[in-house]
Parts: sequence; C-alpha cells; structure tokens
Amino acid sequence: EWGPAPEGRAEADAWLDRHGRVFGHFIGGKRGKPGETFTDLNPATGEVLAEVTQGTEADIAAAVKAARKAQKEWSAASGHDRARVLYAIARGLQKHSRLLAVLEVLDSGKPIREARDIDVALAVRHFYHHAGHAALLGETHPGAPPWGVCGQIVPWNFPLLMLAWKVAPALATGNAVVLKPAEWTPLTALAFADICTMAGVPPGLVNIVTGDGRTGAALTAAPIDKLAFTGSTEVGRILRRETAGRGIGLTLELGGKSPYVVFEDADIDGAVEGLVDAIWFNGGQVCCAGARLLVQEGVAADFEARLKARMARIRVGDPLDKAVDMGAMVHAEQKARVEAMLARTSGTVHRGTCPDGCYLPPTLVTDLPAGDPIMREEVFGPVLAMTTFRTPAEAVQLANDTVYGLAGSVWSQDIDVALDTAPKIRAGVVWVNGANLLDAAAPFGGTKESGFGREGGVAGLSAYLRPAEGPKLPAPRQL
Ligand code: TXE
Repeated sequence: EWGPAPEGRAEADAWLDRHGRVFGHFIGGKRGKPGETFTDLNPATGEVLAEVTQGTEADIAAAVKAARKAQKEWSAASGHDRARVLYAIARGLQKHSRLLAVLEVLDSGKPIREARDIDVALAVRHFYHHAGHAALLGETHPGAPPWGVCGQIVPWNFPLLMLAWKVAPALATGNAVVLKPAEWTPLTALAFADICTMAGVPPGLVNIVTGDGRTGAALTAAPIDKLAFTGSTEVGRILRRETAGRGIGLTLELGGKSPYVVFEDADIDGAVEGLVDAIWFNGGQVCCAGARLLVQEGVAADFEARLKARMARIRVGDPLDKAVDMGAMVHAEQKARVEAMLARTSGTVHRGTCPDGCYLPPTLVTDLPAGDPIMREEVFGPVLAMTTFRTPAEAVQLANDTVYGLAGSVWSQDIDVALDTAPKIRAGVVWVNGANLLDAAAPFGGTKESGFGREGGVAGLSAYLRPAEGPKLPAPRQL
C-alpha cells in the first residue's frame, strides 16, 4: 500500500529532469534529439510537464526501418529467448511501478489508486502473461509467422495499459513495433522506452514515436505489415480506408455505449456499487464504460434513490490523493466535449460535486425522451444515462438499440435470467454481476461500430500472426 507523496512525485520529477523535460523519439534503441515539440500538461494543475517531439514522416520512416532490421533476428529467436525479454520487461515495469503510476496520474489526471492498482498492475500482468505465450507459441500456433513490423496507435485513457495490450502480444509472436502514444499522454510510453533499454530489449524492436494525429497518419501510410488502433470510431473509419487493399493486418478497438441492465431480482446495493466501477472509473473515459443504465420498472425508484446517495459520496479531487475516487478530466478539451453533449440533452441532469478546474462531477441523466443524444452517443465522461424497462425482452431490445457493441453488464440473482439475457446482448464482452473486469487471458474487443479484432487471450495473440495459408489442395475434378 503505497501512496504517491512525497516520494512518488519526487521520483517523477527526477525522471523528467533527467531527460531535461524535453523528449525526442525512441528509435533503434536510442533516444533521438528533440525536433519541433509540443507542450505536455498536467490537466489537474495546468503545470507544464515536458516538451515532446512532434513526429514527422521522416521519423516514422526511420522507426519502421529500425523495426524491420530488428524483426529479422527477433522472429528467428527461440520462444525461450523471447519469453526471457518479455519477462524482463514485466520485471522492469514492476520495479518502477511507482514512477509509472505517478507519471500516468500527472499526465492523465486519473486517480493514483486506479493508476497503481489497475493501469500499472494490469500492464505488468500483460507482459508476464505474454512471456508464457512466447515460450509456448510453437505448440499453440505451430509454424504461424508474425506479421513483421506492426504500427500501433494508442489513446490517452489508459496510456500504459493500452501500450501493454499492443506491445506484449506483438513481441511474443515475433513482431517488431512502432508505437505512437496519444499526444495528451506520452510520458509513460517514453518511460517504457527506458525500461526496454534496462530490460535488454534488442535495439529497434520497440520504437516510440510521439506526435498527434498527423504522426498517426504517417505511421498508417508507412510500409508496415499490421496496424493496431484504439481510439475514436471516426479515426477508425479513416484507418480502415487507408489500409484497405494493402494486404496488411488491421485491428480496431473503437467507441462504445455499453448497457448496464439491472433486473428487479438483482442485489441492488451490489448493482449500485458496480456502477461506480462501470461509469465513474477513470471519470467515465473508458471505452467499455457502462454508460446506459437500464433498470426494471419495479425497482427503478429505489435504485435511483440509492444511486444518488452513492453519487454524493464519490470524492472528486486531487488525483495524487490516495483517498480520491475521481480525478481530473484528461484535458480541458475533453471536459468541454462532455459539457457540450450534456447541454444537448432534454433529460433531467443530476450532478454530484467537484472542485473548480479541469474536473467534472459524477452525473446522472433521467427522464430521457426516446432518441435523446445522451442515450445514443458516446460521451466519454462521467455521465450515466438512465431509463427503465418492463420485460426481459424489452431489456434486450433496449440494450441492443445502439450502433456500438463493445461491452455490457447484466445484474440478476437468478442464474436463468442472467444466462438467458447475457448472450442476447450483441457485444464483445458481457459481464454478469460485474463491470469493467479485464484480464490478460480474456479476449477483449467489439462488434458493430466498436470495431473488430481481439486483444488478450489466444484470440489476441492470433491477431499478431499472419493467417495461415492452407495446404495446397488438388484442383477440383470436373463433375
Ligand atoms: O480520439 P482519437 P480523441 C473516443 C471518445 C472521445 C473521442 C475523441 O468518445 O471523446 O473518441 O477522442 C490518433 N490517423 N475515444 O480525439 O483522435 C491520436 O493521435 C492516425 C474512444 O482523442 O481517435 C491518438 O493517438 N491516428 C477511445 C489516437 O489516434 C490518428 C479512446 C486516438 O485519438 C489520427 C479515445 C489519424 N488521422 C477516444 N487522428 C477508446 N476506444 O477507448 C488521431 N489519431
């Protein structure tokens, strides 16, 4: 049980100072000279954390070239040797977990408790898990070749964890990577570069090129063999077009508007508590957030009352405070997006409390007319839209009334109701009596406009291998 202050903050400052608070890319195992930079801010305080280089086409070309060279040897390495490197990365992350958690908090505004217990802890576990896969790959996927050089573009809501979800399976399967972190949260990816060096990752195997969407577009256009993206549905569409017809692999993990279905026989207090994890975890800036609450009519009034009482107890404030439940929004721009969406709803808006600044309170919207935008569109903030249903069939119909299909939750103490409803929800993952439960061994990903492809589990590993070419069959005989 460690908190961040004062050691954690001092450690983070020392790390930033060691790099002169100005960062170049990490290409071919070396930290390059900074080029044209942009400013990286702490959203909770507005302080400048660092200057970070805006990656150019030339930077991407250099990174892809370094990756290509490193990948040749890496793909010929034994499973044992690959496992050793992944294991060393996991150990390095674990050793520097306080630094990584505090950097994540400073950069993204998420509360330290989450960064410590979820972001960093799950990232570490992802590398351990994939060290095991690396060792066994020849048996689980005999003869399946890696794609080669993988372009990876990650978002700002789980910067280190999304990096782990992408880098670990890529390395385990014999690929090399060029990863672009999100422009609002580049620090833990840059710290990860240091950990790669300490862990003895061969130079060029992992390359980190920072920058905004233009750098992402350059990476997409570069001669890569596979692209993995987590981010908005809008950019996902662009990437699908840009990669079409090039014979390269593509996985897209996009937006969501996941249903949270509470039947009247549910453990009501458990379901209320589950919502704290579902929608107020990371301030609702979670692709699989349970953003649509569907409650069976008989318990709706009681549920709403208990939910409001629980909302009032959520502490929003300084993300470095161990006792805080919800930190700052990632960026003033994201806060403004959420506020603009709230301004468009015709429902009744109930707000909790929060400090001034880049914060938003836990928010519940009720009395929603059919088709209200807050029920349909991804808000990506601490906003829960509530409505009621009468029958299980109506619950399923409402749950599926969305263009997205990333996740869902079903709450009932009747196993028949739960197991009958869960498979009818069209989503990549449906939790029963739980929410936002992620595991390296369980595949995660979407359907419909939430994207395609899986991360985690054996399915996630397969996404980093070229689909096997079938055996040559004799030509069919004419009948
Ligand atoms: O996402 P972008 P934004 C959703 C959420 C949020 C909205 C906008 O609803 O409010 O998207 O967020 C890179 N070619 N999600 O604007 O732009 C970008 O630099 C290649 C859901 O921040 O999709 C960053 O690294 N790359 C989501 C990454 O894409 C491009 C997480 C994601 O940013 C690019 C984040 C381009 N043309 C937002 N343009 C989730 N599924 O978890 C941008 N990028």
